[in-house]
Amino acid sequence: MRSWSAPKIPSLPGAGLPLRLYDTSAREIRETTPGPTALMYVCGITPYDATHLGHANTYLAFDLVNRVWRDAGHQVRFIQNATDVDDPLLERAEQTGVDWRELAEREIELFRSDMDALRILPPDEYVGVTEVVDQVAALIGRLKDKGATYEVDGDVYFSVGAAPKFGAVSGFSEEEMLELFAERGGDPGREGKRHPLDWLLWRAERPGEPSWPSPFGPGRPGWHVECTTIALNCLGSGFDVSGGGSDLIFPHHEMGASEGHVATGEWPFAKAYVHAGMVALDGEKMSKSRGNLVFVSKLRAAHDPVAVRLALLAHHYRADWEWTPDQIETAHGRLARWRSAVELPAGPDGQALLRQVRERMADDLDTPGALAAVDAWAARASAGEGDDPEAPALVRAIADALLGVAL
Ligand code: 5CA
Ligand code: ZN
Repeated sequence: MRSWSAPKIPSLPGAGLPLRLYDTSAREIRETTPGPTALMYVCGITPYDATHLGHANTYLAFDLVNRVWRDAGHQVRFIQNATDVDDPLLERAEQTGVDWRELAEREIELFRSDMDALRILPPDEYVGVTEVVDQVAALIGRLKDKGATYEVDGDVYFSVGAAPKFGAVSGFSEEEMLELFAERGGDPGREGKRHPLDWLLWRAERPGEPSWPSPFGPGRPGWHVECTTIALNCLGSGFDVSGGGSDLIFPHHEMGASEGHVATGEWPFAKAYVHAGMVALDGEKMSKSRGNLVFVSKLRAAHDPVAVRLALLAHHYRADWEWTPDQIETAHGRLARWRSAVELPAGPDGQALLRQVRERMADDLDTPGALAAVDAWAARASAGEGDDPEAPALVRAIADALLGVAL
């Protein structure tokens, strides 16, 4: 599918530091060790409603990963999917009397313009699941050849017993897994399954539902195997970062990792699993199914999108936090202070600020720390401190390249 347009990134003097990130599967902060080209897969939207601030927060986190890697001298190959056929999308289409393809297309287009407005770097390949159904079926065929699958009434399941590394990504107990599996699209209680945690790879055609031909009969892909297929085919196993929000730790990334492992015999599927925290509204996780949403499109119609981005950057990407309207006002204040400071003829040492921001960002994307460093520079510049005539232009470039904030 079409991606969206890439903002130009100014280059900064010298090179940035190696990026350290909290890896869910290692349960600690580790240095990322990409080759000349860093490889990243980020789970995309299920396009049945508009982009909300929770989505934006997640995509912003991986945009920062992208920027910090580039600043450290890497090229970045970044892949994202869109789950453009799945139960919730089909249900919403049915309820609203819209064709499911039209609904997906419309919401994906809105997502593109939201990402563009927030200056999120676009993926090199933006892949709709409906574009790669054959590839998904081929991967399921590989899993079948390994003896890892079985059928229940024509639906194809992955047998958890065939996955020796199952549990390694999340580290969750079986009890926790069962609870989350039931909450997040799984079917632990289905009769005929060999184990409650076995998961669907291929859903046989149901009346009125879209379907594609496959060696297992007409049907459509299960959720996890879509991302495994796209990541494997675009990046190969052992890519640097698999990303998404923390609601994807289990079952999605756990099950995807096992699919990749069993299909290829290689482990790890991704070198690091990185997860952004959940954004809440009125005490509950923002989610399309709950309907407690703040849409990016609404917010950016009323506010400079740069302020929206700054409001998100004020939180550490791993934190769970709650949106309140005062946060956009705080962001406007900060943006105004930064903008007036970079208009000055001189300010405090810009190179020192560059070192600080690079250091904060390389340390598990410490955006609150990076913002505090720019705040301090702007406050001193506005108080007439510092005589570095190159600092204002450099600070403008730092904010743009590393934080994606256009001053
Ligand atoms: N299509 C799948 C991934 S393959 C999916 O989870 N789609 S989604 O539309 O539900 O979510 C898209 C991304 O936003 C995922 O990475 C998800 O983890 C993240 N996300 C969803 N809700 C929130 C939230 N309230 N806060 C932060 N991130 C969220
Ligand atoms: Zn995914």
